[in-house]
Amino acid sequence: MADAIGGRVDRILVTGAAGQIGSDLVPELRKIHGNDNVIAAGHVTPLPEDIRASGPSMTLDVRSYEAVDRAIKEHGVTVVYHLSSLLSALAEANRPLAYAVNFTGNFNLLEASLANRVKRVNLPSSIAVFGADAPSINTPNDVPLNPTSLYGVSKVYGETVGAYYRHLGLDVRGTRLPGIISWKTEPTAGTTDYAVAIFYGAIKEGRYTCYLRPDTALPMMYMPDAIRSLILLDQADASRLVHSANFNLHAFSFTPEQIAREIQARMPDFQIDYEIDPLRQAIADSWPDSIDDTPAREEWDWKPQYDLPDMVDDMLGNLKAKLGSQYS
Ligand code: VAH
Repeated sequence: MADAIGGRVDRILVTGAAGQIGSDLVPELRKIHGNDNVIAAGHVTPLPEDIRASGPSMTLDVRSYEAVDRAIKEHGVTVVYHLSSLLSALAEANRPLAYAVNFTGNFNLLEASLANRVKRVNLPSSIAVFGADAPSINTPNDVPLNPTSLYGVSKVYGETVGAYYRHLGLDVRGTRLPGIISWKTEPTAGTTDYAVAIFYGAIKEGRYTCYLRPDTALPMMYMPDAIRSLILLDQADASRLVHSANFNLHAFSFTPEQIAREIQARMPDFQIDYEIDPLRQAIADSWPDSIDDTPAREEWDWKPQYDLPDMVDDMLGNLKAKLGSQYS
C-alpha cells in the first residue's frame, strides 16, 4: 500500500500505543498504511487485544536508547508517532519516572530517529506548556512558556529538543493537544480526564463526583478530531510549515458544570457533585481556558469537525454500546 507521501510504503512506529490516544491512533494508521506497516509499541499497560490481533506489536521501554534504536532498525521504521508519556497528575506523583520517560525517552527517540534517518517524527505536545502568565483566553501560539507542572515542562522540553533535532535535519512535528475525550480506553491519570470519567459515571451510576471546581474552563477535543490532526500534520507539506513541534490546536472549551448540563439535557436524572483535588485543580488553573490555533489553520489546513453537542451525542452512544446492554 503506497504511503500518501513519496509513493513508497512507510513503516510507522507508534510508542505509547496502549494509551488513550495510541489505542485509537493505531487502527486509523493501519487503515492508511496497511496493518503490517504500523508497529504498536507499549510498555507497562498491555496493548488492547484488537491492536495485538491486527498487526505487529512489541514491548518497548523508551528509557533505553538501545531498545529504541533496535526497534527502529529491526522494523525498518520510517515514521514515528511518539506518544509515550506520563500525564500531568501522575508525573507530579512520580517525578523520577516522569523524567525518565518524558525527558530521557524523548531524547532517546529523537537521537535514534536521527541516527537511523527516520523521515518524520510526530512528537505531540500539550496545552500544558502554557503557564498562568500566558493569556488564558484564545492563548496565542507564540507566547512565553512557563509551565508549573512537570508534565508541562516535559512538553516544553519536547518542543525545544524537537526544534533542535529539526535543526539537525530530522523532520519533527507536533501539536499542542488539549484534553482529549474518548470512549475506547478507561480514564487515566491526567487532569482533564474528568471529562471522560463523567460519561462513565453518568451511564453506570447516574452521577459523578468531579475533582475540579464547577467553573474550571479547559480546552478539549473529541478523539476523532485529535487523531485526524495528528495524521493531517504528519502528511502536511513541509514547505508550508513555519512552526514545528509546537502547533496550537483548538476545538471547544467547557467547564464541569457546562458538560454536566449537556449530559443532563440527554439524561435528566444525571447528578454531579464536587470534591476538589487541590493538585489537579492547581494544574488546571495554570492552563488556558481556550486556544488560538491560527498557525495550524494557515500552515496545514487544520479544522475541527466535532463541536460540544456532537461529541456528547457520540460519546453517550458509543459508551453505552461499549458498557453493555444493561446501560443502553
Ligand atoms: C492531562 N489529558 O490531563 C492530559 C492532557 C492537556 C491535558 O495533556 O494530563
